[in-house]
Amino acid sequence: MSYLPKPKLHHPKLPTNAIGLTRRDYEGAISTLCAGCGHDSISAAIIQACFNLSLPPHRVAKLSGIGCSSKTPTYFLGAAHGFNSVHGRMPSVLTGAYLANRDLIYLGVSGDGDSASIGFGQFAHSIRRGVNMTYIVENNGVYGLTKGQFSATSDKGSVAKKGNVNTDQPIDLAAIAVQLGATFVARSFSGDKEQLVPLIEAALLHEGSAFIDVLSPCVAFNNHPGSTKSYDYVREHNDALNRLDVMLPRQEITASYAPGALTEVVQHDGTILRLRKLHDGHDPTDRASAMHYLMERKAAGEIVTGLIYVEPEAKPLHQNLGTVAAALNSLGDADLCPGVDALERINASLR
Ligand SMILES: Cc1ncc(C[n+]2csc(CCOP(=O)(O)OP(=O)(O)O)c2C)c(N)n1
Ligand code: SF4
Ligand SMILES: [Mg+2]
Repeated sequence: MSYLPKPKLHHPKLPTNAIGLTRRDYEGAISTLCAGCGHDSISAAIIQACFNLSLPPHRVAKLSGIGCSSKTPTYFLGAAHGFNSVHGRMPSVLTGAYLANRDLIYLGVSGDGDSASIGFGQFAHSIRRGVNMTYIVENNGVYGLTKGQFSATSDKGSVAKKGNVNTDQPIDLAAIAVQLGATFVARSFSGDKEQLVPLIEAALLHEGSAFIDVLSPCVAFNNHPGSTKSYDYVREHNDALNRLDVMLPRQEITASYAPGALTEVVQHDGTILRLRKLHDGHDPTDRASAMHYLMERKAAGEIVTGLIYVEPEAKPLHQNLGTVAAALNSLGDADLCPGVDALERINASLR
């Protein structure tokens, strides 16, 4: 059985959000992943972020590839649109759906095997095109579903459960996303809900390609001494850049944070990202220094988490293509066909 439905009953006094929904309304089926899998914590963070933002679940489209990570959309937002695609192909399916219907909120969920190996090209092109999406990689450094082979994000020298050592250089998907021109790049840890939930909220509000690399230990194949994606390793080497609060435009913006410890970034849609800076000097709007900082901390054996880069005035793909404001799938023949005269003019200009 691939999923179990959850009972619909819930306590009548559960808190509701701005559209009258409870947190339970954002849940999906009961997870069949291993108990303690980091991916389940990410699902819980997605549920919390969507509840906090009062997103109507039916306005969300969740898409994934193949892997334990790609199974997780079944476990959140049961009332959203869902498409479980082929291994590594989530980005192109998501791009197609976004081009046809720009009115949905796109959430792509993938794994390190799904995005850093077979789907590496698809990952790269969806990011560089500025597809308006939140792209989450649940990164455990192994192919969990196929029993723990090293993935392309496994660190050189890390040791598998059976003792073999990885000799290949790892791919840092966050660094690649910065280099590819992603307009929002963050990294977090499945075990740090306080950091992860606001990052997902900010990514969902961002208009453009928002990428989040979430380290997510696999308790079955990658949570032992020698692994660099285990709970203990990540906790010990985590270098948190900043803490994030998302202020929706409808809420009053207060100045209750210590001056000097704060960077405010106004996003395209008017939302404000308030960054509590833990490291003086990291400017999340400077792509080159974000790249440099990632490399520098990596050399020191640290994993940078937090909001690494954001371009507040990002232009998503539809804006770059100059498409009409209406969703393409809502247009009829009269809108789509330019007519015989227009066609003749186009043909004449090409002769
Ligand atoms: C075309 C194709 N090749 C290979 C596979 C086998 N396969 C299934 S899942 C997977 C890797 C999954 O790893 P990852 O994306 O990291 O997900 P995880 O299970 O670790 O969450 C592979 C190689 C497949 N399903 N389809
Ligand atoms: S095999 Fe690993 S990634 Fe898959 S469900 Fe189990 S703990 Fe999670
Ligand atoms: Mg994996």
